Amino acid sequence: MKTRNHLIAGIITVFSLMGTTVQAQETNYDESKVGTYVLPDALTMHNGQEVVKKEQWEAERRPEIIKLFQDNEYGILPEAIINSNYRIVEESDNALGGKAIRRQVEITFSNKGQSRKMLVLIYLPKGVKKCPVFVSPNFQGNATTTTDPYVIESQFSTNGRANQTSRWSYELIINSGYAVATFHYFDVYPDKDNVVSESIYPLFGINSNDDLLDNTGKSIAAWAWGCSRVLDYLLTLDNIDKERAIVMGHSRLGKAALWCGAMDQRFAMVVSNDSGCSGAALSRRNYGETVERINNSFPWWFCNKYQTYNQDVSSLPMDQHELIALIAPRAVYVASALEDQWADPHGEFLSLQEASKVYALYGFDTLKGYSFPSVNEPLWKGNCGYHIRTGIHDVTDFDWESYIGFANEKLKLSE
Ligand code: GTR
Repeated sequence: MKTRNHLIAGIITVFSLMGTTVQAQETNYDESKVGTYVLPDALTMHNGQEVVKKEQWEAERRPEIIKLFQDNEYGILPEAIINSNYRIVEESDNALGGKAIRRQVEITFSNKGQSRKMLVLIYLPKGVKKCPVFVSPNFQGNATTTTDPYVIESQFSTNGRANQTSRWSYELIINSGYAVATFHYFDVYPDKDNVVSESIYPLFGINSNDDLLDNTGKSIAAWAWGCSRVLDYLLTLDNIDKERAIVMGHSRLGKAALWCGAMDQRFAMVVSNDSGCSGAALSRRNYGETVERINNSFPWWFCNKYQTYNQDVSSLPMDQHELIALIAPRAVYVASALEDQWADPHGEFLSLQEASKVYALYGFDTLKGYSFPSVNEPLWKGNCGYHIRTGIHDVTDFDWESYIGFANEKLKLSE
């Protein structure tokens, strides 16, 4: 018996040691162990030609890069004509202490005999004829973003009311003359595995994981799609400034905001708040979350093809700086948090810096030659903004103040 017990103890020790080793290998937080890597050049065409003019970037190189992200990472939505029906379910011109108009709109998407509903909460500053607007999905349901008792709970929210208000600086946004529109991301794709049938995909003829091709999108593509559908609605309103729409997202929704803004050029500005791996951060840096970790933890976020790069990120035909480059020449803001090393703040900055050279085609200053900025000191050059603030993985007033300040400067407010 003694021998057997020893054997079992030995086996347990070996497994725990293995666990520790695997864990340590998977998450590196040591800058000296990031490794060497060569980034694909955003300005070199597949045929080797160098892009020196914005016309060639727009007509040839940009479509090449979009296809790389569609085929290898975020996936595509099949061609389909989806009908969107808008119904105002609640409205008041006396919201947020009388400073805002509140409007709640139910959008019903339909196609192929299926329909899905999204509830959008919109606040518009009173007395502004044309408001710039932030479109930003929320994690826990519309009613969790505010103490406003008239906000209707989102259909899939199980989180009660007002428990994420610190992430939504509505007063600040409204006082700055901006409108804001949010929706619960579960309305388009519940954030879990094996729920294709509950998402918007059946509207496109995709009903389960079995229908997914290598390059069919999953939840990130769906959340990005949702932001664009909210913009469709906002653009029907007279008091929205059509030239000044901003898509903003935090974390996994920051990845979706980047993808949305990269594709949907109606957005004049894109904000990535702590988007990290497969968002703003370079994939080739071995620091914090890796492509393998993200694919293993969240297999429903990216297209199936993305998993084939788990063991060898250097074989990815693109990297995340090229995602940011797709936003050029429009304004882009990448933000990190000091205690969010999992998202690799340095890798987010380097990615934006590398992307900024595409902005030079349009005559903008780049981030070339600038070193990683000090904490809480935003660095804005040309149409690219970056900051790393103190604190954890979160959205704070400091973040919103910076986005608004940057938008005021870069989108040249007319009112
Ligand atoms: C983490 C994930 C990150 C980030 C984050 C979030 O678990 O590893 O990539 O997306 O979730 O969305 O809060």
